[in-house]
Amino acid sequence: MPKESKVEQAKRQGRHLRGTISETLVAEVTHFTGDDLTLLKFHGTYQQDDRDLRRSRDEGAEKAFSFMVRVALPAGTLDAGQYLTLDEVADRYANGTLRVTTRQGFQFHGVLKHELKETIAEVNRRLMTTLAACGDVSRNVMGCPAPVDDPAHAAVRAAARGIAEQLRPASRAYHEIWLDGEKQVSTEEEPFYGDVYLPRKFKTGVALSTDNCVDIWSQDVGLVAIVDGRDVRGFNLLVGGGLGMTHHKADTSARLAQPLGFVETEHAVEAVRTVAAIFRDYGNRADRRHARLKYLVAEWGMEKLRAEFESRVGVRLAPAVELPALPYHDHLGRHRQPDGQWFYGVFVQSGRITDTDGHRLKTALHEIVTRFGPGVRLTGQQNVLLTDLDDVAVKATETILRDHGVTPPQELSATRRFSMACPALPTCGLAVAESERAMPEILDQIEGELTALGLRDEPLTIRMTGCPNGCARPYTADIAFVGRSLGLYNIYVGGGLGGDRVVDLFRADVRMGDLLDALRPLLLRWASERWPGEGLSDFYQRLIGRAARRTFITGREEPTADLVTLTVGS
Ligand code: SRM
Ligand code: SF4
Repeated sequence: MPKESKVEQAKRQGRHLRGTISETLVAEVTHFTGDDLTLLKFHGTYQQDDRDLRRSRDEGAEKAFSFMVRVALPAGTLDAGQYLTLDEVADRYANGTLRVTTRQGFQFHGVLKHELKETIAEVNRRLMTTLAACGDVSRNVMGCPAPVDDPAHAAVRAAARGIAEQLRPASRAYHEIWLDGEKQVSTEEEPFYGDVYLPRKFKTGVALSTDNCVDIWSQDVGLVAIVDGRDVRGFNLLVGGGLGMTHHKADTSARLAQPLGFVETEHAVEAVRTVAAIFRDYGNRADRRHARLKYLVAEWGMEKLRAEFESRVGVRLAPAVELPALPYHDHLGRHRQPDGQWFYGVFVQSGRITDTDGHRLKTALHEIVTRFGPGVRLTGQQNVLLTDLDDVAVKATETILRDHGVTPPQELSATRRFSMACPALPTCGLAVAESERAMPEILDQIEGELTALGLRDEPLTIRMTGCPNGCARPYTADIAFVGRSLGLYNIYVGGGLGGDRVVDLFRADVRMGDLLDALRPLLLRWASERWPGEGLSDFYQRLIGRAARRTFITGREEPTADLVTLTVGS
C-alpha cells in the first residue's frame, strides 16, 4: 500500500477542517503555518504573498502575506444586494478589485489576516459562502448563467444547485471558525466525505446541448442536458476531464471528459454524487500529481468505471445520446429575455473588475446595480451578465458603461471578446510567468495583426496562463500561451470555442516579445488559404491532416515545428 501524501495526513489530523485555524486567527501573527495552510483552502481562502515585493524586502524580513478569498456561486448566480456587498468588501478589506473567475465565482485578493474573519463573515451575512470554493471537495458547480426561464434552463440551474447542496462539506468547522457558531465536534460529521475528504479537487458543470458556455469537456464530471424544444429529455453524463499538467512530465496530462451514459433528469444529481463516491474510494491518495479523477478514469477505462457505477446504483446505464458539436454562446451584449425584459452581458478583461484611467468598470457596475437592482450572473469566460432590465434600464446601462470608458462587446474584436487570462503574478504562488498583466499588450499585438489580415471579427479564443496548471483552460483554446518561466511561454494551437478538442504544442519556449512573430506564419496561411468561414483551429487541423479530434495532451508534447517554417502560400 503506497504511503498517503502529506496533504492526506493534514486532512486526517485536521479534525474535519479545524486544525488550529481559530487559535491562529486571534494570535498576533500575520500568517498561518503547517497543516492549517491545507485546511484553510477548504474554507475558501489561500495564503499568498505579494511576489512583486519579495525581492525588495530586507533580508530576513517576513513576506508580504495576504489572503485570496474565493466565493462559490453555483451557476454564477447572485442578486443585486449580494453584488453590492462584495463590491464593498473588495474596497474595505481587499485590494479594491473583484475578480470573476473562470468557474463563475468571485475572488478577492490582498485580504490581511486580521480582517480575514470579517471578510468571510460579511460574505456569509449576505447568504453567500466561501466554503468549499477551494480544497479537496466538490468545487463551485458551473451552469449556464443565461437568465432564460424555460424548463431546460431551469433544469440546468436545478441540477447545478442540487450538486452543490449534495456535495457540500457538512463539518460545522466553517461556522465555528468564521461565524462564531457553537462548537459541535462529532464523529459523524462528514457522512459523505469522511475524515480525509476527496483525494483532490472535484469539478462539475451542467451544460445544455444547445449551449456549452461552461466548457463541459474540461470538467471532472459534466452533465449535458439533452434539450428537446423547451424541455430536457435527460442528461448525458461525462467523466474524466481535467486540464492541469506539468511541463516535461509525460505522466501528467490535460484531458477531455468522455460520455459514460445517459441519466434521467431525476437521477442526474445522484449520478454525479455516485461518481464522486467512486473517486473518494479509489482515487490516488499517495501522489497528488495523479490524484484527479481523470487519472483513475484513464487507468480503469470506461468499462470498469461503468461497471462500478452500475453496481452502486443498481441499474444499467443507458448509452449517452449522440450529439453534434455543442454550440457555444458568450452571452455578451443586449439580449431579450423570454419574459420581455433584457439582459446585458458586460465584457470584463481577464475577469478583473476594477477602475483604471479611462476605464472605470467597477464604478459603472456599482452605479448600474445600485440604480436598477438587476440580477447579476457570472459567466465561465470571466464576464458579468446584468439581468431583468426593462427598456429604460437597459438603455441606461449601455450609456453608463460607455460614459465610464467600457467598450460595448459588439465593438470589441473577436480576439479580445473571447480571451481569458489567469491571475498569475503577483498573487499566485504557483506562477512562473505573467498572465493577466501581460495579456492586454499581447492582445493589442495580435488584434493589430488580425485586423491587418481582415480577420478582426473571426471568433478566436486566446487564453493565457502563468504556469501549466491550466486555470484559464488554455488547452482547449484556439491559441494558448502557457508560462514556462519569467518572460518565456509555450504556444499551443488547435482547440476552439466548442472546448471539445485539445491543442497541440506549436512552439516551445518563446520569449514574450516574440509570441506574435512565432504565430505569424500560421496566421498568414489562415488568412490566405482558409475556406470561407473556416476558423483558425479548423484550418490548422485540416492543414496537419488530422481526421479525429484530439482528446488529451501530455506534459511531454513535442512541438509541431514543421508548420512554423512554412511560408505563406508554400
Ligand atoms: Fe486554478 C491552483 C486560480 C480555475 C487548475 N488556481 C490555483 C491557485 C489557487 C494557485 C495555488 O494553488 O496556489 C490559483 C489562485 C491564483 C490567484 O492569485 O488568485 C488558481 N483557478 C484559479 C482561477 C481564479 C483562475 C481565473 O482566472 O479565474 C480559477 C478559479 C475558479 C473557481 O472559481 O473555482 C481557476 N484552475 C481553474 C481551472 C479551470 C476550470 O476549473 O474550469 C483549472 C483547470 C481545470 C482543472 O482543474 O483541471 C485549474 N488551479 C488548477 C490547478 C491544477 C490542478 C491539477 O489537476 O493539476 C492548480 C494547482 C493545484 O491544484 O495543485 C490550481
Ligand atoms: Fe496560478 Fe498557474 Fe493557475 Fe495561473 S494557471 S492562476 S499561474 S496556478
